[in-house]
Amino acid sequence: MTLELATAGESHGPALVAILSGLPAGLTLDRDAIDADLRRRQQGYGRSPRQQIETDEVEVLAGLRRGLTLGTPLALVVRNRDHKNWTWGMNPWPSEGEPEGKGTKAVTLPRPGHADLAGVQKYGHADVRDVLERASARHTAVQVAAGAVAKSLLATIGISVVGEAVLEAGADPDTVDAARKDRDTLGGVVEVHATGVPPGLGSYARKDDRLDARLAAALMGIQAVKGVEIGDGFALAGIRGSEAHDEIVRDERGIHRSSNRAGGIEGGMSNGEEIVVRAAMKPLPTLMQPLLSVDLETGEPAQALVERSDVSAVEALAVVAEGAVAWELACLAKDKFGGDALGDFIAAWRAYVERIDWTAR
Ligand code: EPS
Repeated sequence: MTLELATAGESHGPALVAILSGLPAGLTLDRDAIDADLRRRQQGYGRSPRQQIETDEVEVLAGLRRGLTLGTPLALVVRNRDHKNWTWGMNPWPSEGEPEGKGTKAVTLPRPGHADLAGVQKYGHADVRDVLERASARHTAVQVAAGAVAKSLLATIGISVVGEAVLEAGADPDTVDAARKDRDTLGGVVEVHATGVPPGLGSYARKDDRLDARLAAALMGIQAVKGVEIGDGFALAGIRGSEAHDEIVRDERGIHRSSNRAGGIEGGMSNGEEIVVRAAMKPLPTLMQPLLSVDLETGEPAQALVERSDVSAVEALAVVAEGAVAWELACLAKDKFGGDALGDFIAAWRAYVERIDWTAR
């Protein structure tokens, strides 16, 4: 069974939910490890005061018994503690009583750089909030929870995935403080490394199966990501083939590469080297010094919506990107090794790496 992930949830609604199907039975999940990733995602310099309201924790509603997966759909919930301030404005049912709390007035000032304008046009909404609530990067909390589950599955076959911010613009406290003072925002670049990935995850056979295409889609699917690079990526376009490709050598460790400019992926498949991917995040679009917009109610020029937001979220992106890469690798590992019981999955992986005589470095 293929791994599948479905999510739902609005930023200030009651909760974010995820349903993960296709996990093998018998996988141990560690609540503390999932919650640790949720906490990592909330940290980083430049986050919104919202993070002082939230203390993200995973709840499991189905698919787990005494810490072991049942092989049935796993239902995860991350509650929005801030919802208590939005119970009238974000009530799933018609609100009763006098309007109170946040989100009671329609937002009509779309923000440049956000989903706001195209979203109201596409869905016919009159209130930009009907768009921005789901478009919000708050949603990434439950994706990180799913990524933590994927990392648990990958760990059983020796794969680990780690993300970090590499372009410090949005992670350096002084730069963030300067941007905050100017009522501005920042982006940045994150890098994700996956080690222990055997050759042959993904396939050249169909574009939907290509590991590089899957990773690019997964990373581009994260809010504010505008660029994805695998290995040396764009820099490869400017050098000769003789300098660009990673030579194949054989020594006591078996067949491997003398360099890793390909970032561990060739022909849409892992090649046994470390997987290295980068994602570039644009500066966040909610500005305290707003850009020009149009009031959708009056049609008149106006300044865009100003509301509480992050100055930078690049360190959060590193955790979200890590989870997204882990999820895609787990899907392709599950496709390759199968297994309704975890032991079958591991046995198939072991037989495969023995057949190709591959050991992780
Ligand atoms: C976000 C706007 C802010 C961020 C939010 C993403 O939300 P709020 O208006 O509630 O402060 O804090 O990120 C999170 C809540 C989170 O947990 O990451 C946006 O518009 O994308």
